[in-house]
Amino acid sequence: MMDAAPHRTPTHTPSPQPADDAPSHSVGPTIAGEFADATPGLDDPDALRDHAQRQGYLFFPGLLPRENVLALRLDLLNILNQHGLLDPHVHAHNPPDDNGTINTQAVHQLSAEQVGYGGVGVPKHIYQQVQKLESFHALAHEPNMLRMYHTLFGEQPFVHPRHITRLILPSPHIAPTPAHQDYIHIQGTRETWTAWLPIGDVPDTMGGLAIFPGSHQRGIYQGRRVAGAGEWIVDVCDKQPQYLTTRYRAGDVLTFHSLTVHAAIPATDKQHVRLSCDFRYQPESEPINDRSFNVHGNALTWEEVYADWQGHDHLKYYWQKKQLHTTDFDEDIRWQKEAICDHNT
Ligand SMILES: O=C(O)CCC(=O)C(=O)O
Repeated sequence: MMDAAPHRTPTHTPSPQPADDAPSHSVGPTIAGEFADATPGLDDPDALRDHAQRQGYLFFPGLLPRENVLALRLDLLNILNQHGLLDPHVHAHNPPDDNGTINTQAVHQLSAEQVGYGGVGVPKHIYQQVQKLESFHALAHEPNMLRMYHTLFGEQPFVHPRHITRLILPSPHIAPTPAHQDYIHIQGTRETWTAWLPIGDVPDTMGGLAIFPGSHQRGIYQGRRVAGAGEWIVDVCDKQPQYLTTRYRAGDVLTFHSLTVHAAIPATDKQHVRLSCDFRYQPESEPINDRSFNVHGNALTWEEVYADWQGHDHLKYYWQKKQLHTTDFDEDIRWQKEAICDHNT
């Protein structure tokens, strides 16, 4: 039932032509259709888990209160504006409706190293300000999100503290997110799920995330290091893998298994910043890698993150009060190919 229920007009994303010197993955994934709407599964846990197990992803349009997502968006835009990266006229006239129009000259002055920092799209000093936002950390604990993962896992979900925001500026130095699996970076249990949230509306032109459904079932694919968020590209064996995506709106939640292959659609819009968050969740009884307790990219200490918070005391160091089974990080996991492609067949 869920497989056959597209929720919006099918997306036919044109594949942009790569520049001569662009990395090969800048062509982007081939889009075959729209995500199924998983919302009915919230009242039918067996159907929800069945879809999750077969497809490796779930998509919930409007799961989160749009106003909470837009409040974070405004905090992020204010930071970018402080650093002169937004068009000052658009931002000053009506900040809440700011569509993220960039100051092209300022963005183009950022070096490859600055926009390449941690795959987040902005230099470290800007990302440190982002990591300090209370609205950002609180969004990962939204009740609708926790209820959804409780239904999916059939037990108490654990929210990884290491949250990511990406502020993908249309800089010529930013490569689109290549096709990769999150597991090599997260480790711990394979039953960790990423939540990808557009922080604002993300039409096709702004380069949303696309999923290769069912790709989590073959284990760890062979891959190699490349530029872009995830910093890794996998060979999924299929000649032309068929991806799904949608025209995202603020409040939507896409979630996917740690082995599900995903990639960003290359953005054709060169005027606006694309804002998104990556949060991770797992069943609380499963093992967790201890790096997941760090601030993302070790950009700050937790004390620095919490320094200006006005509330949310229950979200500070919450993982330290739990009995969790931790594992060490294994640098070699990325080389443990379980899906070996035979391209001669
Ligand atoms: O937002 C993106 O483009 C990348 C997100 C991603 O790949 C991830 O969450 O693992």
